Amino acid sequence: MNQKPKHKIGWLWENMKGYRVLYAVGILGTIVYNIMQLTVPFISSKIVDLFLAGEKAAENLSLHRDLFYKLVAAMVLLTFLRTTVVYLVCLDMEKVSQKVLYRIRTYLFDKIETQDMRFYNTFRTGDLMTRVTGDLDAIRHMIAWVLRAIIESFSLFFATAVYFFCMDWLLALCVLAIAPFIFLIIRLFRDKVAPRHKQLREKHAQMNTAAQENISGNRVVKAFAREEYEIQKFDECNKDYARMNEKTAMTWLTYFPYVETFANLMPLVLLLVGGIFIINGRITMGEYVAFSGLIWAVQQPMRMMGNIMNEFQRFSAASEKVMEIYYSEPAIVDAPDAIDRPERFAGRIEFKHVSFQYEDGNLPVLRDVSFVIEPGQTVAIMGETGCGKTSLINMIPRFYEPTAGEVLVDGYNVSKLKLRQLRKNIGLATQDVLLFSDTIDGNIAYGDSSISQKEVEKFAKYSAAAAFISKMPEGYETIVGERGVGLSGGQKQRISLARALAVKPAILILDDTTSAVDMETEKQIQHSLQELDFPCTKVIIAQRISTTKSADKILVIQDGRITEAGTHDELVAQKGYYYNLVRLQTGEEE
Ligand code: DUT
Ligand code: MG
Repeated sequence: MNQKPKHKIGWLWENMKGYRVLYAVGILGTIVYNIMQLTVPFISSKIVDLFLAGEKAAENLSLHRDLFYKLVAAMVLLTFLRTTVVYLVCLDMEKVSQKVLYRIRTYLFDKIETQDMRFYNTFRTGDLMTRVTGDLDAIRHMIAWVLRAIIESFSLFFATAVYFFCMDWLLALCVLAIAPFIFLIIRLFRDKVAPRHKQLREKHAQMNTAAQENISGNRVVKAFAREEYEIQKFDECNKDYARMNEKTAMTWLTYFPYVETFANLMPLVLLLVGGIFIINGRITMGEYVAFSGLIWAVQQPMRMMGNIMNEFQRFSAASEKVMEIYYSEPAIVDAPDAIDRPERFAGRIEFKHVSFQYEDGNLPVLRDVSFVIEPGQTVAIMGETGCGKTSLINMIPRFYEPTAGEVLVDGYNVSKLKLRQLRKNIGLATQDVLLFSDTIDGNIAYGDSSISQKEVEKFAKYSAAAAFISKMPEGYETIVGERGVGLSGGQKQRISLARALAVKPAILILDDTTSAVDMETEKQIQHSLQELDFPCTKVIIAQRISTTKSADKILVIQDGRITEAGTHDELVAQKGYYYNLVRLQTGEEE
């Protein structure tokens, strides 16, 4: 797919597709207006030589007064023209930078959206947020300002150098002999500041992560009255970042005096050598004026270089992070020979000798798990906490892939099905419920926004949510906040169940979805799940016997293996884990 370019600038150029001409025009404009800068001193040197300082100055002024006016007018006109070009160049580059920024951001968000679980386990939200905000801004700044400043500095410097050489090569050489020393200092500065920008960027991400985790975890913070502690912790991050910022800024200050000293030597050399040359008659007074009028044009780029280098390194550190996401590929994608199955799935699930282990885990979570669920069946999965129930069901929509063995849906290995088609057929209510900041209606219809209000209400009824929704101030139009603030745990679970049902899935997976719901409500839900008006295979993870009792099959997982499988009655007769659970929950155990 995307070939990784070797260099960041190459990558930037890659992303400028469509705007490259516009950008090149901007660069050309930059060169033009810098050369135009030199015309004013050129004309003024002519004015000095002809009308002010030359031997025939007075004579010229009376004879060629119109030329004098013309030269002055040309100076004014060129200044005006130059300002216009600068304005247009800024406009052009700003436009390109915004377009490219938009493009990269869209691409990056797409990338992040289509990543697999492993990606989300690896990158922290705050860090990702930094990449799509601060880091991208450094890239925009690179396009809009840094590159232009580089071109500006170089073109100004070289154009002036050429002009100097044309006037008098020896004087030019004397003045410009200082430049290599400055270049050397800038190089040393770069070596020092580059790692600092990397660290600075890291500190920025750390601070953002701290802020983000604190804001989303504010209820835990409050519950444990740890505000002081968290404020202090954030303050540390903030201090760290500020310190690093200061340190990075200070780096330039160490090198700045040397650059400044060398840069200031230039006019000194000019005064000394130029003075001697005038006395010798090697250069005219006008030429000297042109030299001294332009000396800033070689000094300025030197002075700018520190700033440019700083910004360039900021870009460098940021683009590294952005490119990491830009070129990351999810491991779980459609197989090239994926089977096209646009029709509704039957909903048969089979696990064949499935073993599973997390990449960062050191123990296998599941070992040699095999079972079959026929279309329309209800299967309950039980086992103590941490035994691997969630891990098991996560392999059905292919969130994770088994380390060994096969997971089949409708007889096809899930890795051979198109992810979209597979997942469209699965309705999943996850263990941690997350509702979007949207209306209840919007949340329920999340998976299929085409369903009617009536249907939304029907699914709310199925999940025993209709009653409490109708009591809410604006009913289905009530906005539930981020993470569904304002709803109880059980209420959120029921909306999440309605959301899973609303896609009328061929396979419904409920991960402990009724754990926070009272027994009576749960019974209602159980009942309606049996009465669904579409065919559906149900995989239900639950802890309560009341939930699992009526299942066609109950699977008990212990130590990563299925140790018991069968109906309620069969398992009770086996007198194993399930039997003990029954006794525990019905209070039969002494
Ligand atoms: N685990 C990981 N990485 C993860 C998720 C889980 O290493 O990203 C481990 C923790 C646990 C095992 O895998 O030891 C199984 O976790 P799972 O979430 O599948 O357990 P569960 O049966 O769903 O537990 P619970 O009933 O608490 O939901
Ligand atoms: Mg779980």
